[in-house]
Amino acid sequence: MPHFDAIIIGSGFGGLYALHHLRDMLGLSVRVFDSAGGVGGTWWYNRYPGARVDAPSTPFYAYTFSRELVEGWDWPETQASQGTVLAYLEYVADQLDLRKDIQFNTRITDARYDEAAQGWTVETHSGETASAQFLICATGALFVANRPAIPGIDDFTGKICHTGRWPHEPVSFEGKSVAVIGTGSSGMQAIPEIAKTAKHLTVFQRTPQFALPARNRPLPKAELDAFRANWEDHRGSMIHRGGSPFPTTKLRARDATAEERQARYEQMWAEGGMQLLINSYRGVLTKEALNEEVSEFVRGKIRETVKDPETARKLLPDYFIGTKRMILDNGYFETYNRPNVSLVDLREDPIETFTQTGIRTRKGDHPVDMLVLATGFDAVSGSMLAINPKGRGGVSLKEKWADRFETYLGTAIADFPNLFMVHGPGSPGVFFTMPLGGECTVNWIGRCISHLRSTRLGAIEATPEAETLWDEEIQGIAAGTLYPRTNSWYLGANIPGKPRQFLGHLNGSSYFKRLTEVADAGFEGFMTEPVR
Ligand code: NA7
Repeated sequence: MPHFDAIIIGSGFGGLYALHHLRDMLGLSVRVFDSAGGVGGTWWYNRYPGARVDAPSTPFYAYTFSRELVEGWDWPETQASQGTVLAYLEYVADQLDLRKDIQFNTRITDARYDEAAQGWTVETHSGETASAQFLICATGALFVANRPAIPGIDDFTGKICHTGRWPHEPVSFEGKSVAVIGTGSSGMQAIPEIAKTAKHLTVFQRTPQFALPARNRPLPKAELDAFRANWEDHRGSMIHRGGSPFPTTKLRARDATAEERQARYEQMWAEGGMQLLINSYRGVLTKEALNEEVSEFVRGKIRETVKDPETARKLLPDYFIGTKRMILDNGYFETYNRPNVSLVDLREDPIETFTQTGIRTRKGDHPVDMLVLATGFDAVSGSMLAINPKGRGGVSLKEKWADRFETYLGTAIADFPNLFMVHGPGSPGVFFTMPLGGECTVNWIGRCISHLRSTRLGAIEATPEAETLWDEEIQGIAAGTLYPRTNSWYLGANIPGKPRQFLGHLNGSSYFKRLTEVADAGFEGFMTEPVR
């Protein structure tokens, strides 16, 4: 059985950087396993039409650790497409010569901690095994596709595609009656593209969602070069400002009149991206009355855009804006003005069953040739539970996380020594710019490994007390906001039976400061063992 210093699961943003850092900066022997056929992680799988980074991204949704990589890649648009991000990650893999240490098309089906050996043994779907002292799970926050158990779905004879597992061969909607279930980021991105060629598109909506205009545009070279010239400053600002390089507003809504506030919302709307949410006034995600005013402003935009008042009514969201993932829109609401698009509100007209040739709702039959499931993911915890590692005493992660996703710092788990997660439950994950968050987390994991090696320690593991305090801290931060008042995948609410618990640290900047403090204090909250 081959043995390595570290095994990494996943070759998306987090895994690729972990391979580079541990192999090239720390000199460890490393093997990466990935079930995909190439690098890219979520960007390898999510290749549905219209897929883009769901934040005003470039040049910030990218690695920041290497000036050569920053200089060497020209981002063509402000909101990068899936194809561009995937090409970028392939470029990074080439530049850093990463592929030679990645075993693709290899799914890890089991991972067991060996207490005597102070290390992990993994098993692949084909029965191969490999061992390592450290197991780094860069398995992705949005990996395990949520396929709802809708009655009769297996009887449906048409093609079914999940946005999170999109086929690699071209998918044509030409002349077809297409159904889309789900109107989160993936659905909202795919729907305008599918509508362009489908004979008819029926959208089945459970929860109407807010979206802000993406205002995607070509990124002029001069603008990109200006960012590059100040790259280190931008990186520092991003770490200290919650993942964005730009300061957020200090304006208070109470200092403005109602007319002034509306004018400011219009200005932020015109600027696009997340501006309305983060830069109109302070506290949109914490103050109920302010949030309701901003929410109503956006509802007004939906009413203005969608010509049929009945369709517009069904599309009006009724939760606090921003408390489900904020979606950036590239023509979603306008799509409902097309004659070939119709909307079914599942709250008024629920699905009763699939038939062989369509979907039967309470009010009638909808003929369907092809079904697109844009129904999201078992987010954050799902990819770890799919591997279901067995820690000390053979206890499985499924047992450990049966009622609560307990972690320390979102990266370590009590009873699972020498295992580290990138973007695990309790980390900033999707609430921070993920490539940079991944870099900072991996750097910390590298520091931890170096600490063990230099002090001749064989194993490190979070204490249960540290986990309990961490959970309290995460939930406390979330409780100070409006997030917990909305059913969302941030709380596991999209998966039937999933424990309800806020899954992310909402203040990435203080989190990364905290990681440094924990390390500076000799890895506070951890227990260690000498090399056996
Ligand atoms: P999301 O954001 O979880 O959206 C999934 C959508 O599917 C959402 O509208 C759900 O409605 C809907 N859904 C889920 N299950 C069902 C069932 N059983 N019936 C009807 N509708 C259902 O996933 P995305 O892939 O769009 O985006 C995930 C993240 O990827 C995104 O936030 C970005 O960070 C990138 P619900 O709102 O739960 O009522």
